[in-house]
Amino acid sequence: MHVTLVKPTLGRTERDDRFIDEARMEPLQLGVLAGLTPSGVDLTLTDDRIDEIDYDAPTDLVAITVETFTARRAYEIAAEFRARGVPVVMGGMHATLLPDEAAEHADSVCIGDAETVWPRIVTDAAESRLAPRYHGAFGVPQPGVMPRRELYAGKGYLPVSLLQFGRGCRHSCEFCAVTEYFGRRHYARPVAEVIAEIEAAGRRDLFFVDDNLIADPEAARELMRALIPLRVRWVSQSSIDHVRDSELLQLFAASGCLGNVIGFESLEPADLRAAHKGPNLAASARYAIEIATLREHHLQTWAALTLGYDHDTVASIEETCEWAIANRFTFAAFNVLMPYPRTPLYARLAEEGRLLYDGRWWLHPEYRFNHAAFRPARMSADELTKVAWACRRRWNSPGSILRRAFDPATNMASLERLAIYLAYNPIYRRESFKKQGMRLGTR
Ligand code: B12
Ligand code: SF4
Repeated sequence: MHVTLVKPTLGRTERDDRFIDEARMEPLQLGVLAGLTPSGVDLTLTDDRIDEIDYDAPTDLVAITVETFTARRAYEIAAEFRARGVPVVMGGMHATLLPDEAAEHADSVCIGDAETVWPRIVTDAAESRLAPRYHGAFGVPQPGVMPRRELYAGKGYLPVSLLQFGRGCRHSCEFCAVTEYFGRRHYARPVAEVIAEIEAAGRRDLFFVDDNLIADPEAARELMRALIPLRVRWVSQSSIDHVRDSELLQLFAASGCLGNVIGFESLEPADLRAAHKGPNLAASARYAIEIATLREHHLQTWAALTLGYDHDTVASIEETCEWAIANRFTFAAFNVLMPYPRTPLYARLAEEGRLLYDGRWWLHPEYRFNHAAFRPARMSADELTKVAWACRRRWNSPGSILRRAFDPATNMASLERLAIYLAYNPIYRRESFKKQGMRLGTR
């Protein structure tokens, strides 16, 4: 029995037939699927962001992980394998949220987490009796299972190990797919398993890809206390309320945290209220106190900003960009607000008749990466696309990179931090420029 695990790329650029992602990170879900695979099964990990897919290589089952942005490419890949008689199973965020759509392109769809069903899927495929649907229980990540990281060798991933402490989040932001997937539940792994995984991975630089690392603050504290003796450097994603918990903040700094992705989203309280962005509602004006506190602890910040809420104008978005540069964040993402399927935002915009691209932008041949897919309230979709792109260009300009570097509290707090800042900012700059306006899928 041979199984091929596939991570699709986003699509194609003006220059290249297939987007090769220079800033690619290890595909943790495929490492986990490999770890869950019964022994005696041969595995190939094919990452379409770097590998040329060999559709003719003999294999008995192809397993594709699907996000909304990679759905179009995932369906193209599936069609090639199925045309050669190879069964395809799909899973992941998008396949779980829209199983009927995925089922049009696959022999089988896994809804939910793989942990409880993947061994059965492989056995059923080996016995040629793959069911059309499998329902995986949502729960604690990979109990007793290590991701098979040796499969990542030679693929040129960034030298950072991805791992998960917990999954899910207790908040319910209007635009977020995670709440739809996990239903406001949070599941954390036993700390001892996480520590054993870190020791086995043998790397000092870690990215906890939790949806919200502090969703359960007590569990997060326990994790961080256990990280202190390991002397690792790590980053994660945390909602802004962690900044108001001084014990938690001290543990972040003491356990080697360089910083967090923080969803600031917007500077306009009315938009935060409309988006049900709970953790941000108690924040100070323009997050001034929270940012000062993060700086006191020398934490670097990756600011996630979402552009196109109902109070946004071209001018307010430009001002948000200036605010981010003035705060000298380490990284920032200027994301256009996206109606992801099955989110409350999607339902609201559909009801208000504001969705573009027939409501299924992820499959629409005219849709382009980073373009607005709905009609904003106070500008046109085209204006939103253009101002978001202007923010990305401004943020990634050499002047902005230099200006942000000069911050003794964060990016210059140590040589090591400055080295990371200077190594990654140019990579993200190049990748942002390449991805802008890319076609989803390759045809
Ligand atoms: C880490 C991460 C990233 C990393 C990428 C890491 C990498 N390896 O390349 C970075 C920061 C680069 C990133 C970028 C983006 N991301 Co991202 N990311 C995540 C995050 C936080 C964790 C993903 C992960 O590794 N989870 C750990 C694994 C083990 O869990 P899993 O993927 O859920 O897989 C489990 C199950 O789903 C299932 N499963 C998954 N695949 C398959 C396949 C089969 C066959 C089977 C049987 C089961 C199965 O089994 C697994 C184990 O239980 C998720 C949030 C989330 N909860 O998914 C967002 C998330 C996937 N990202 C999201 C987005 C929007 C993006 C961006 C588009 C943002 C942007 N505007 O640029 C980009 C582009 C992504 C791309 N494809 O290029 C959205 C996607 C929404 C959607 N509807 O698809 C998510 C869900 C975040 C959110 N809050 O909504 N991301
Ligand atoms: S806090 Fe973050 S992970 Fe939680 S629901 Fe909101 S956007 Fe999603």
